[in-house]
Amino acid sequence: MGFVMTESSGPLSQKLFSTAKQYIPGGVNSPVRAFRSVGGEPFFARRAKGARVWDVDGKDYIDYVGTWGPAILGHAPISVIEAVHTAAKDGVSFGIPNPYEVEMARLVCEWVPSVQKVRMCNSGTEATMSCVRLARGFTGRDRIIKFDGCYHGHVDALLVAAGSGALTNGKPDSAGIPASYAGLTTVLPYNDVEALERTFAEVGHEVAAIIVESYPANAGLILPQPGYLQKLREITQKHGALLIFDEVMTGFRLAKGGVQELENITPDLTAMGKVIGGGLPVGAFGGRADIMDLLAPDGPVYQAGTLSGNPLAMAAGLAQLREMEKQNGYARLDELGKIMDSAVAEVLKKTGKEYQYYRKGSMFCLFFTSKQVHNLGDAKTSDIPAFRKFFHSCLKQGVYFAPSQFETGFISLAHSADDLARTAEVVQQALSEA
Ligand code: HOZ
Repeated sequence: MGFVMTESSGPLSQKLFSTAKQYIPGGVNSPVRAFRSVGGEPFFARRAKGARVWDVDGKDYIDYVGTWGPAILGHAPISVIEAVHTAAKDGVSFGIPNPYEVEMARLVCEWVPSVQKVRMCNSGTEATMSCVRLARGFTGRDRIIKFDGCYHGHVDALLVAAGSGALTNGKPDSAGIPASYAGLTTVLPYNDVEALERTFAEVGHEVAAIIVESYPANAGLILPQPGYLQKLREITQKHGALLIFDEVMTGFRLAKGGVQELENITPDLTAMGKVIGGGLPVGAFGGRADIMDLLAPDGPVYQAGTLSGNPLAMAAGLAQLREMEKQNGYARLDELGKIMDSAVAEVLKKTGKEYQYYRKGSMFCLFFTSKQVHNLGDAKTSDIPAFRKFFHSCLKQGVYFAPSQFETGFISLAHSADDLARTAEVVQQALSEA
């Protein structure tokens, strides 16, 4: 039996959400899922397979959120399922060194040459938090430079002018962070070389590190201007600061070696996550051995994690990364991306309106603005009410994009040319309504 969709969910989702809100803040375990930016109520997922997600009311969606990036093969790929099943039969957690961890560390160091040593953790937040602590421990300095709209997880030091959910919910600076703490974080506009040079001229001697999303994707997808990433590398080297690449989203997603491979940049530290866990909770951070060796138990910088290197998570991540290599996945994702490019160009031409569409590999974003987007200020010129209408029209038609203008879409190897063609039809209809 069909049901009358509210703005965004069916009766069982609504019932679940009503119950969830009694026990979980906002009814969600992570804010963007609450649909606050787009209105309506979230649907609840029953299952996901390939390029599709089914909600508890039986409706299916072509999914471009991909659990926010990890599902690069698509959902529930058989290679990952079988690897987890095999590992689980021998135990789900040891808290003891295990062979999976060694294999994962070896693979990461092989795929990402700047990573001479790596430590596993359980989220991107832990990875960036640990990079910041390491940078401060290694340099003996306190100041961190980040860029407005960049989101590096909910780390106290980095929840300043943050992107993703903080930006979506209009509170880029979280409550609960001491001013003395936030005061050690300098926020600069992304792609602004003058601001960078001026800041380093003033406080360069205080700067422990720059942390940057290699391609900012938590304010929508914002790409570096030519030479900008090289400038970050040069100015940090000149002033004895470290360069931390936050590749939690882009790592193992855009190339085996992430953005640093594509842009030929060698950061000092790299934060990783999402794809590396095959959908299970995994973060990782790594880089120069002389920096990483400061970590306990060898060095004075403490970092730990009960579930770090969990055998199931390692097995899932290894299976996913090996499958990507086996399928020549990065080349195939770029082919799918090119199909999307031409479909989008065709659709946007018909609207007669101006949008900004950006894509890199399997990551893409459509900004509802006529202004080219090079930084957060540009992104914030987007027409949010129009995006909101677009989002719900797509959802009703069975296509699920991120419930925020300030997020990025993901294509997986499970998306077919037919899925992309269907999506183009849906987008065309949705834009006509927006
Ligand atoms: N950091 C996630 C997207 N970039 C948000 C996930 C969520 O709130 O569910």
